[in-house]
Amino acid sequence: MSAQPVLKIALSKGRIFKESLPLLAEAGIVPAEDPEKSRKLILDTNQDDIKLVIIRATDVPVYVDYGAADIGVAGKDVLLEYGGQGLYEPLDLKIARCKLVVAGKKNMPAPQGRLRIATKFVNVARRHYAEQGKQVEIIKLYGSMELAPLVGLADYIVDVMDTGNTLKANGLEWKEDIETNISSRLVVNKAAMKMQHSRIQNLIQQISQAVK
Ligand code: PRT
Ligand code: MG
Repeated sequence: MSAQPVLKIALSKGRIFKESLPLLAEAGIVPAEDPEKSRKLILDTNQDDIKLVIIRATDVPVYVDYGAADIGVAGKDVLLEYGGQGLYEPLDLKIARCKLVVAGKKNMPAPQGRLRIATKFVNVARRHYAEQGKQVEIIKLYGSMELAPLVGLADYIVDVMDTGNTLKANGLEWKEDIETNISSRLVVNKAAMKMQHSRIQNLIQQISQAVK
């Protein structure tokens, strides 16, 4: 019997990896190493023909879109920002839940003139304010968005929020929801879905049982 091709699953370290572990286990997939301890970017699993590719959360849709990974787990926030046509999104994993929100300084007066918005979600932010018919200037950041309003870089930030503790600790507050149902989604490369249909469908089926 010839071996089937290796199936590559893209995951980011941190909360997505941790919360995906029990779901993968339910599908019989157990990583051979802990990515927090290993320097390896491709991890073996207990199955010879399944490997985990460990990358930044924002890079997951890119790898899956281009077929460098067959499957991935990515936050809906990241998927909304990425757009992209090359991926299926067959399953809500209901992990790493949060909201995409607008936040700003507590008790701030309404800013005058064109709003400045700091965010790593530039496409999401542009779309949100376009729908409101507001002219905004968007400032792309790569992290620590909460700092921007405090030092006068921006009037507001667009970011994901869970407990709101980080906003509070920085004298910021929730202002507006953009998307309240953010959770991690299973994404699948379209060509891989065709070429390895029954194998991937099986995996989706097992993981969806675990989600329930
Ligand atoms: O950290 P890195 O820059 O590599 O990437 P990342 O921040 O995108 O990855 P990671 O692992 O932090 O988040 C992965 C995914 O988890 C995100 O894409 C979201 O879909 C989801 N998620 C769920 C969250 C949160 N909850 C969350 N709270 N992502 C980020 N946060 C941040 C939040 O912005 C705040 O700064 O965590 C901080 C704590 O949040 P509070 O509101 O509980 O204080
Ligand atoms: Mg992070």
